[in-house]
Amino acid sequence: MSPELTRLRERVERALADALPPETAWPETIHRAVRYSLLAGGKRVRPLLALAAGAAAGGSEDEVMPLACAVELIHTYSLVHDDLPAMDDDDLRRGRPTSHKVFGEAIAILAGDALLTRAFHLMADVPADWDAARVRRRLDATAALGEACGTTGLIGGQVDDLESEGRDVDAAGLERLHRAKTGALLGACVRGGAILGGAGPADLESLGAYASAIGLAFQVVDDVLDATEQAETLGKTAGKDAAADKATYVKIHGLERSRALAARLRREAHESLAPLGPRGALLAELADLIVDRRA
Ligand code: GRG
Repeated sequence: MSPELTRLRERVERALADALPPETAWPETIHRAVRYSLLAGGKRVRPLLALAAGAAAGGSEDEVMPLACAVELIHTYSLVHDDLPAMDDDDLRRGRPTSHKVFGEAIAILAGDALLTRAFHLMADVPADWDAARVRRRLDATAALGEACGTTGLIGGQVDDLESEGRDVDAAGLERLHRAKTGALLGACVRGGAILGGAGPADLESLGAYASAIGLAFQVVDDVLDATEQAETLGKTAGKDAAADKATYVKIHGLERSRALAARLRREAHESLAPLGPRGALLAELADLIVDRRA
């Protein structure tokens, strides 16, 4: 990781630690639970995408940081809920026992709810002296985020995933599922960061194409890693997709074609950034990290 991305990642860690009440705040259990899952050390890909998109558009880090925190809170909520017995029923996440294993199912449900709620609280918390254009940009980024988490994005993709268990899913159906479940939130990081950075229509179009490519690449690589890596590397249960006979890129296309698809999507992501010139360097690096990652 370049020094600049490392610096941003450290900033994100500090901002996330401040984004939730302390463990000592009443009622302590819920604050321990939300902090346990949020501060467990994920890769922070989504906040970094938001900050890199904001920088590409010429915006300041401070302007984008509430979104950077909000997307990580929402992502963490989705993991906590996805791990519940009623969903994927998993014991291990980010290298630790899952939230419901530590705090019980009721608190894990509430922890997910709390993370989602706090994300939109952060986005709505705007100082009284902001001018209308600045407030408008925050509202636009918030709306993009709300759409991405909703019934045609993250939640829709999760419903499609649940309903596709035990059913034959073709390549187009799999792509639609993953563009909603994984791609929509990644897209909102890029789009929201760009909006907050003040991007114009041409930059938004380039960044939209970039987000579409990395959104799918992220999931293709996730499917490859689930089939090829061990739990110690992944920090979560490995081989779950095959055990549950889930529709994945590896199942439908095989390992080699899945890897080739990820490589093609990486090229598409890089090509989309060409009009931005050096302003797209951090986003290009993130595309490489997404495709080359081992966990
Ligand atoms: C419960 C509403 C609801 C949605 C769940 C995101 C999701 C939908 C489920 C999580 C399971 C999963 C495999 C999702 C695909 C997206 C994905 C690969 C998530 C893991 O993201 P990383 O690799 O994790 O960025 P870290 O821990 O690094 O943040």
